[in-house]
Formats: sequence, C-alpha cells, structure tokens
Amino acid sequence: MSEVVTLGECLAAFVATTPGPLAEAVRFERHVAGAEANVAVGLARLGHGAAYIGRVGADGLGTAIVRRLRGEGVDVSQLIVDDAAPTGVMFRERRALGAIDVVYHRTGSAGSRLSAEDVDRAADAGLFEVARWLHLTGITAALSATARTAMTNARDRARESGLRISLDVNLRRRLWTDEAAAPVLRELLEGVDVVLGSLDELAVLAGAGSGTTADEAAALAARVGGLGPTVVVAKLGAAGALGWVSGGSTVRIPGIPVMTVVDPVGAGDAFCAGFIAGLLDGVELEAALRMGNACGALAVAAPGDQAGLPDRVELGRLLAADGPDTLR
Ligand code: KDG
Repeated sequence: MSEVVTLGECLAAFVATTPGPLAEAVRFERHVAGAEANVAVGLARLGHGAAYIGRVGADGLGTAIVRRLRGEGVDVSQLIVDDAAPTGVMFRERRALGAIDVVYHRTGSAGSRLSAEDVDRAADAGLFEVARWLHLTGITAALSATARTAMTNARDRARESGLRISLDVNLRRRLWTDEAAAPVLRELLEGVDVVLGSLDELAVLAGAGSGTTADEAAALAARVGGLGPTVVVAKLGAAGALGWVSGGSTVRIPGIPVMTVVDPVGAGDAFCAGFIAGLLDGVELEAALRMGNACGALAVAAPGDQAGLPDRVELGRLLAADGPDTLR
C-alpha cells in the first residue's frame, strides 16, 4: 500500500520533436503527462510509493497511460478505465525562447469524469488508511464540477485519516481564468498543510497584484500562509526556491544551473516530487527544497514530463555536486 495518494487527469501528450511554433510542428512524440501523475512517478522513483486515482478512456492512449504508470511502480488499482469517454489529449510545441503553448482535447474526457464516488471507492479499498500524504493540484479543480468534488472529498478524507496534504496551485490558463480560479482554490485550501506555486500563481491565490519579484517572494509566501497552510513554497525556476513556515521563518535556496534546457514542462511537478519525498524522509525544510530543486533541474534536462525524473542515485549525485548531502 502506498505512502502517497494523488488524483487528477493523466493525458496523452503529443510533444513536437523540433522547436518552433505549434503551427509549424509536423512531428510529435507521444508522452504520458498530467501534473499529479508526474508527481506520482517522481515519488515512486525516489522510493515513496504513490497511488493514483483517476480515469482514462477505454482506448489505446488510456492503455498506454495505465501501462506506463504501472511500469513506474505507481499503484493504478484506482485508475478506472471508463468506456463512456475518450482519454484526454494535449499537443505541445517546443520553444527555445518564450512561453510554450499547448492545445488540449480534454473537454468531456474520461479524466474529467473523475468523481467523489471514485474517491469513496479508493477509500473503501483502504488507500487513505495507510497513506501519509495526499497531493492535489489546481488543475483537477478546473476540469469539471465532479472532479472538484473528488478533490474536496479526497481532502476531507485525508484530514480524517491524519494525512498531510499538499496543493500545487498549477494554474492552467487554457482551462480557466485567474478570476475564476482564485476563489475555488482558496476554498480548497482549508486543511491543506503545504502550498506550492510559482510567484504568479501564489499572487493569484493571495489576491496580490502581478509582477512580484523573487526578492518579494517571502512577503508573498507569508500572505499565502495567512490563508492557513503551515508551509508555503515559492518555486522560482532557475532562481531556486523559497520556503516559508508558519511563525514567519523563511529559507531561500539558489537554482541549479542547467546547461541545456531540453524541455521545461513538468519541472514544477518534479520539484513537488522531490520536496514531498524530502518531507516524507524527515529532512529539514532546506534539504527538502534542495531535493525539489534538483529534481526540477534534472527534469528540464530531458524531453517530456517524466523522462528526467531522477531515482535516488541520480538525485544523490546532483545533490552531492550541489551542496549538503540530503540522501537518506
Ligand atoms: O505540469 C505539467 C502539466 O502541465 C502537463 O503534464 C499537463 O497536467 C497537465 C495539464 O493539465 O496541463
């Protein structure tokens, strides 16, 4: 049985093989994507078993997702194959410069049909009794009304069972606006222990204006902390990360220089996996931030969301080169 439970939508991601705008992309590689699934795979590679609650379609893409997650050691016993809707799909361009655009085909997908009953079934199977951690992301809340109730049900069950809960804000502006997302995510925060996000995401959550700089990250994290969580992490990308703990102390760690960024998408999920693994290991906040940072750096150095997620040996090597040894 798994230490971590997560839920969401896993997608088949068709990623352009060459850099340039999507309009010019003619060749694509198929990857498995989905923020929560990326975190589950990252945790499994680091030796912390994860169970994934979700739905895929009864089609080849759904089969590919199930095989991939199972092959990574993720518990897919609660990943339902739903023959009433297709597996969600995304197309993603590659860019050497500027923001990366995606096109989703996921409205009405199997993944968006995730429901509170799916979480009930997972709970009946004992998932929440043995786990120590629940990881959620804002993406699931944007999928559908039923997916949102699945999240609140999972959060409430996790609280009842004494699990720690993390929420990665993960705003997806192709799914909803900041104005629509902010109140929903704030409501979901109740009972969440750890909130993670980029500066712009934390600003939306806190109702702060845009344009926060890395130097203002501590004040922004404290504002989010005022909404209830005991730990807030600002993911600063190449500039590293900042952690805030209730009571007001903060830790800032620098980024790890990456010579060639192959594919930046999924770095935030890799960070979450490394950070949560650190807290489950029982290391201090700074060491957990370093683990998250190193996982993010390794993820951007490989194509797709999951290929670069490190195992303990790879992570240990990078951390040994980067700073204090945080290996178990
Ligand atoms: O964090 C990476 C995710 O954005 C990607 O895997 C796809 O989950 C995804 C989404 O909904 O955009």
